[in-house]
Amino acid sequence: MTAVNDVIDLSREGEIAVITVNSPPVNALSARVREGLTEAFRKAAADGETKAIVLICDGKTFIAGADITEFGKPPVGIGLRDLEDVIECTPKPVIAALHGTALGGGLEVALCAHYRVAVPSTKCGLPEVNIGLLPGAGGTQRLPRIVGVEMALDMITSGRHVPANQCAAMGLIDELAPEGRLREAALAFARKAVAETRPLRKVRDSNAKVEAARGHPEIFANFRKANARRFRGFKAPEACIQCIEAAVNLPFDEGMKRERELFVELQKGSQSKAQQYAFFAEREVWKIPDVPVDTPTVPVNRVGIVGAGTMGGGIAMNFANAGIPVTIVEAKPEALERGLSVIRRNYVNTARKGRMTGGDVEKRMELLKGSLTLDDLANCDLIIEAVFENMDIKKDVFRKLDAIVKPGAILATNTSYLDTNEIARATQRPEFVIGLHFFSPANVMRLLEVVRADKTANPVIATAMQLAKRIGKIAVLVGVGYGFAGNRMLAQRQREANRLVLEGAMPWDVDRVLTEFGFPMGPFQMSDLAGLDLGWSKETSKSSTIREVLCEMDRRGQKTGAGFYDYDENRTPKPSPITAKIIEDFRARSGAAVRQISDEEILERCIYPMINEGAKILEEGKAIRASDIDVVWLNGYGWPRYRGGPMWYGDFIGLDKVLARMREWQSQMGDEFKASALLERLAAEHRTFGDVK
Ligand code: T1G
Repeated sequence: MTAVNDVIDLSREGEIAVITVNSPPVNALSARVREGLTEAFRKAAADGETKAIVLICDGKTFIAGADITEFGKPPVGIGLRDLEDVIECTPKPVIAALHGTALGGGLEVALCAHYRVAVPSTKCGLPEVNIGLLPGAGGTQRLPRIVGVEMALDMITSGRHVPANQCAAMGLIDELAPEGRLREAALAFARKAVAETRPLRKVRDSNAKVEAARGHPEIFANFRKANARRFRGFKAPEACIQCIEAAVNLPFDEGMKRERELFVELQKGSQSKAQQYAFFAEREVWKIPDVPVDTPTVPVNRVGIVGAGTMGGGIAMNFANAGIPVTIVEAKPEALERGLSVIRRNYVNTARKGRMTGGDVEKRMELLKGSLTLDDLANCDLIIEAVFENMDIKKDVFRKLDAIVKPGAILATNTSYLDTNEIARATQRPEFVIGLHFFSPANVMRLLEVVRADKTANPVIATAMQLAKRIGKIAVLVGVGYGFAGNRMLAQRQREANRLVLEGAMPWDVDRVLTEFGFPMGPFQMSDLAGLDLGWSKETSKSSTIREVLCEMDRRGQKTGAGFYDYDENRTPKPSPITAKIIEDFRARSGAAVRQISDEEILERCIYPMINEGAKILEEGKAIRASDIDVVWLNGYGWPRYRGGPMWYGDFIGLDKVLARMREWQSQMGDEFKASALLERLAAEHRTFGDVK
């Protein structure tokens, strides 16, 4: 074995050369890897003793893509396409041996080999679209030539990882090797290729599948139509589709040129920068400076949930889905029964969509035990309280739990707003009390705000973060404060949305502006969906807000067929003349000066105060880093991924512009718009939130 460089080795087993990549953590195609591979292939091609070449990787995965950390920097060393040409033109059979996740540039390199062998646990994919790009090293031209145009459209615009057996069925992988014996199988395949003088099969020369799609533009038109909603606002999916159209309509080399043009266009745009930022932000979020990675954790093998309502039931499903037994406690039998049947119904619906089997439903339900007494939680390792959002009720539950559950058990509250320190003080074990703020529907939303109270011990924090990963959540550690991070910023947007309606905008204007910005829906449609009567009571309602008037008229949202909007039988929202009249009467009574409000002002008034609040959260130490706040908004509130997150967007717009608008509004409308000290400082120093470490 000779080291070609620090990340590439070249050895020979008989007449087969073996080129090994060893560049943790994911063997990304850094300049060193590209350089070493080029050298290794040149040496192996020139070695008369070598009859075939195996390309294999050490570590957990075959090459998982280009090195994203190199993006945006001046190119160094040999380009990826040049390396691919060296591989594809090697005058001896090249066999790529795949394991782990062969993704992006990694799969594109494998497509330049003449053959591909993989173990069954391998997954292959071209996920560039998820970071606002497209497969820029020939993936859009080679993949359709193997798997066909429709499958290539699906794989490249979804970025999904395809299991090896499906790849083999599509001809993307030539042979499945026994698990754990990849090297041996790849060597045997290479020897056979030599013995049988198998051709140097180049994917670029295989045109049947792309030619079959030529003259059928409807394939692309139908695909665009079927996915319009999913792609809305994103530039990369459309660019991917155009590349695949080029693969169908142009000769290979011209298709490669078209791919390059579209790749460069995306790379220059802000969307790919925002999405790459999001990619790294979601990996940074797990790093807690004062909770070292080797902090001991509490084993969690049994979970208790107090409350079987919407939240309690959804939370329970997360643990059952991860195979963790759950005891779910309610005070009344009918509430418990209702809670368990809602869970079962959710699973049955999922099974009906083919995403799980009937057997899976039963297995999950067997993990869920109902109970009417807190005593049944005595042996749980973690108990999550999900009762009514009332401090006295929560403190009473914690007091009781503290006396029942075993020493060392963790007590967590799912509160969305309340003071976790006050809840912790109701127990004798404040160091074992933490907040686990799930987002509704709790079994669907990826975000989990982990709320660190003053006395929460490090092992409890480490356990919560580890458990979040185990149940498929993305956890953000936040400090105690009304609404923590997400809801605290949402309150800013909600206040401004309501105020804009009194000043002259209609709810549907505000919703349109925010959905055009990229949110899945605007605040008023959201309110109608959630129900306008959340927290409303008939007894105390006195027509003091538009929302109260709507509720008093029984216009409580989608569920009553009318709220801010009128809804038809398909629940399609329509601007309501009734609501418009209520708003006009309100404006008249309040005497507010009504004016035409531009879309730009609507957007800035809704977003900039959120950015300012995020700055306050940062300077109060209630979030570790600005990108954590963005992870909250990307995963809990539908912030458009191609705009990075509120803090990234503030940097993108320019904090000096945000500050200027906040100051202008403060002088016109009062101190709710007072800029945070951090925003003022960064703007004055021409720095960004990204600079704050
Ligand atoms: N480049 C650089 N670093 C990467 C990386 C990459 N492509 N992928 C992962 N990392 C780092 C990551 O930041 C983390 O670092 C560590 O590896 C472990 O990652 C020309 C242009 C492979 C499925 O988009 O999907 O090829 O935090 O925590 O959960 O057409 O990483 O430890 O310091 O995610 O086991 C296309 C992106 C690139 C794949 C592994 N490829 N990666 O998941 O570990 S663009 C991708 C992933 C491209 C070509 C185009 C996942 C994974 P740290 P991790 P994991």
